[in-house]
Amino acid sequence: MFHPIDKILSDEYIGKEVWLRGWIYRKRRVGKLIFIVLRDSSNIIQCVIERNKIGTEKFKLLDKVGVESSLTLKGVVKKEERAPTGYEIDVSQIDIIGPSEKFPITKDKSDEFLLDNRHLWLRSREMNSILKIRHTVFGAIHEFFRESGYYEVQGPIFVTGAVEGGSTLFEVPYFGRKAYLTQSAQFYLETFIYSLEKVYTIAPSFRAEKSRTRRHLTEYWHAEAEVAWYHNEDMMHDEEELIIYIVQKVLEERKRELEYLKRDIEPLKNVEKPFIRMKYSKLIEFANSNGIEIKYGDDLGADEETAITKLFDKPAFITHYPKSSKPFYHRPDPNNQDEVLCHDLLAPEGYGEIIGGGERIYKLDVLLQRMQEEGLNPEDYYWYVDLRRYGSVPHSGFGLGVDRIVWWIAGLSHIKYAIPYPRTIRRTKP
Ligand code: NSS
Repeated sequence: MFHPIDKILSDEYIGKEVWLRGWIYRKRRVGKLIFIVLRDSSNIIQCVIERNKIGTEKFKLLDKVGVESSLTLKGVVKKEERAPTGYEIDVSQIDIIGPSEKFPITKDKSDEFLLDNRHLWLRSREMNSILKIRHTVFGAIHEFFRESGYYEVQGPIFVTGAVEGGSTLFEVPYFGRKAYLTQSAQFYLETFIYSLEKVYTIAPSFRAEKSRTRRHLTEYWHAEAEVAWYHNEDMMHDEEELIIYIVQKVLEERKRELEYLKRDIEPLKNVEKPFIRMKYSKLIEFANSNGIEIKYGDDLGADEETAITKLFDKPAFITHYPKSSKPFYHRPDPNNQDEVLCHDLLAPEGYGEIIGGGERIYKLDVLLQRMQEEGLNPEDYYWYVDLRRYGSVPHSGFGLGVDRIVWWIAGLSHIKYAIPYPRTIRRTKP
């Protein structure tokens, strides 16, 4: 019986009577008329309420209630060039379902205020657009993996060891023992490949990131994959297809939302094969020759990442990092033992790293040696080490920061706008 607003914004509906339901987005009274802009999940439409048509009693009530009140109404669709979405409803019946107190969010509220009131700010057209893009991104990831023969699996969230180094582990009390919140499902995904060969998961990861940047959350959504028999190049091939698939899906399904966010879509249209491929050593030269100071062996800091990727017009795979700059599990390059067969994928336009991945050490002795070099106790990782004892195979995998890809595709200034309830050093509410 009720129509989504978006559906009736069409000449087909002119002169037709429709029922709508939603929330008051804007309201203004002009004498015996009240103009309401009504919003629902799909769009907004102007509605005109005449005192004579709905009765004095209701008119007074409507005049009093605040924006964000919920209501249902019936009326006839008219074309109206001056209305925000080109059509208007001439209302004949209206019922207030949930009146709203004075809504705390008004124009020109500070960023901090909007973050404290995210539970209400989610209703804004800006967040509505971001959430829809996010929905499309998550859907596209699932579709891509499932259509490419990957099985979806789930790892645990409470774990007992680090994947990406101890410094960003969140420790939690666990019945008198210590546990941590997972940084990455990678090691568990590696166990699944001996059963399913190609696997993926989308789950939260946690990092006690002390750095305050535009790209770090303490809790983020991580899409990870692991594939038996894949080498570094094979993995990059699938990632390239995945990223193109996601970007295309958003361009197809979310044109209007990108437009609302004023995202320039030209750079997104350029996300095509082949992506840039550059060894880490070349990247250092490239950065230095462009006046960006960074030494061989250094990790890219947030500022360097921004500066370098502003110079790219496409996503760029950076491969062959120095062994010393990456966690122990990366497979050293047989042609140069000081480098590992890994890759990061950097998004252009200053966004930076969205994927980290690579080939894993699959030989037992090599793994044990690397763990010893890094001062790790193999007993803490006994099950991970075990995988190298029973029919080990070359394999590769990667992790994609889903909030980061939403941040980039939607063209947002900070990652905290890409996730409904951001968790950062300073924020754990609402
Ligand atoms: O640390 S990563 O680079 N790599 C891993 O965790 C691997 N164990 C993944 C794997 O091979 N299965 O993180 C992967 C991605 C990274 O490129 C970012 O896009 C994202 O995860 N990431 C983050 N997003 C938001 N906030 C924070 N703090 C964050 N850290 C990583």
